[in-house]
Amino acid sequence: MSRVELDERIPNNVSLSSDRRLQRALEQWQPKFLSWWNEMGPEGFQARDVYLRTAIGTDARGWAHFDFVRMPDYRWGIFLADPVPDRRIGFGDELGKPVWQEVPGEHRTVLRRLIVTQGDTEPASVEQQRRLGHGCPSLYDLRNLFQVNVEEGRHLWAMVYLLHTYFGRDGREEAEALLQRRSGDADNPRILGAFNAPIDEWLSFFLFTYFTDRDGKFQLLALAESAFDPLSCTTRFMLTEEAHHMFVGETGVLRIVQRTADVLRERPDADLHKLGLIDLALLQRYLNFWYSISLDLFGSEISSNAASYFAAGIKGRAREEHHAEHLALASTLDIERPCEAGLRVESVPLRNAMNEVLRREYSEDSQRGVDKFNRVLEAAGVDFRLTLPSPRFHREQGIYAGHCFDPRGEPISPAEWRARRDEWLPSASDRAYVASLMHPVTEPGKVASWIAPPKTGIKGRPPDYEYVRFD
Ligand code: BYC
Repeated sequence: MSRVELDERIPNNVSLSSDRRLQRALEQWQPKFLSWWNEMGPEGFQARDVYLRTAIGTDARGWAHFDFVRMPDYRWGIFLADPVPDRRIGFGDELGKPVWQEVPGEHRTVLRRLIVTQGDTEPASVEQQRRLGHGCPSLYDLRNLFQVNVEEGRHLWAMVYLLHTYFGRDGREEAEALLQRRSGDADNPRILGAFNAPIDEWLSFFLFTYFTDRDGKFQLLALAESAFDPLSCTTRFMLTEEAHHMFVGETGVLRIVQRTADVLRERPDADLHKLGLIDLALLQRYLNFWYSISLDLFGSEISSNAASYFAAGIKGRAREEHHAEHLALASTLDIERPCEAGLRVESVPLRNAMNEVLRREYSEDSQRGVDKFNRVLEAAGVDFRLTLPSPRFHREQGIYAGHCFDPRGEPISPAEWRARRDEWLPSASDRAYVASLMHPVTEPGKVASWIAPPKTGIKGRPPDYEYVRFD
């Protein structure tokens, strides 16, 4: 097992102190990261003590430490899962050959681009969420928000480590640029669409951590298969932390559904807005939005980029070992393509359909949580059911972009789309209503009116624990 250096300026398990040049380069990036954090991290809470989990190693039995810490003092470190001895490339044209410990020259540009794209999402999400603390539904939720934020910061460190270590001068330049782009900025935005959408209320935060962090899970699973072994080791450990982020999303949405269902059980005709609650049709519109823009994050359904990543061994499928064969040269995937008559099925060579393979697994995984939400509604005797819209609905990337479909995936005219958009996606009045609910609740154990309390606390602490100290 790798040695953990916790007392270094940059905690790590990559023997940073044995490579002085790299250590110095990263130590020069560190104050720039901290000034980005102070400028763009959670607004108004940097001086508070927060009960946070900090990674201190990668041992499955005890990789994290929990304690109160001010966020700027968080010990962001570099932790890679231990390499698998004699690991071999698991897919593509190089199947069975030893994995790479250095970046092959011919794949340098593509690998750097993927690492930069992954890295860019991490600070982007912190920027998107920076004002949320001001409207937190409870101290428990506030702490979870900050936990997610500091860990996205650590994931940025993970990608910056790879850029500095393996990509020389251009890697260092890319690491600087990761701190310069800004979510939603007209001139210098973040790279991927969903990471420029505002998240200024908690309904969007929970749906983002449910749907968009789940894209993170699947992209990390695909990168964990990479022949570039340091990328595989890095992403494998990131997945450990990512699980909590999706837990925050799933339980957040579940608690909103629970609260609304509890009221509807007693009073099916209640005026939910008068009671300051989130009605299910509105929740469905927000779900439609975050699911569809998260589907865009998988890239086009038919992609020559994806085919070449797979051929080269750079990016595989999630859990490649679950697939029967790893060349993917002989099979095809049926994909419905827009055409004059509506839709036609095209059999796409599997390598070109790798983004769609990953997206379909993602959709199945997303459905599991939606089923849980619906079980709560069913138990309360509420007729409404939440659904995932068709993957054709409201797409801005890939083969459905530029075409209009309703949430069931039926082709419609642009005029019908414009007329009915507000039935399907959050309207200006939805946004104003949700914003009106965001009053901060900061008394330990108290929870906002629109969400049920959490069932359990964090790391054995009770739900009414003072997770963020205000004194
Ligand atoms: N927005 O063949 P195509 C996470 C671009 S989330 C804007 O369709 P490809 C997290 C694409 O870059 C996970 N542009 O797609 C979650 C390309 O541009 P160029 C993040 C987009 O290349 C929550 C062009 O369209 N990780 O970790 O097969 C909180 C045509 O490309 C978008 C990764 O994404 C979009 N949505 O795949 C915090 C993994 N989609 O080259 C963190 C690394 C596509 O023509 N990235 N484009 O200029 C990748 O694997 C790939 O870049 C993508 C795209 C899957 C994103």
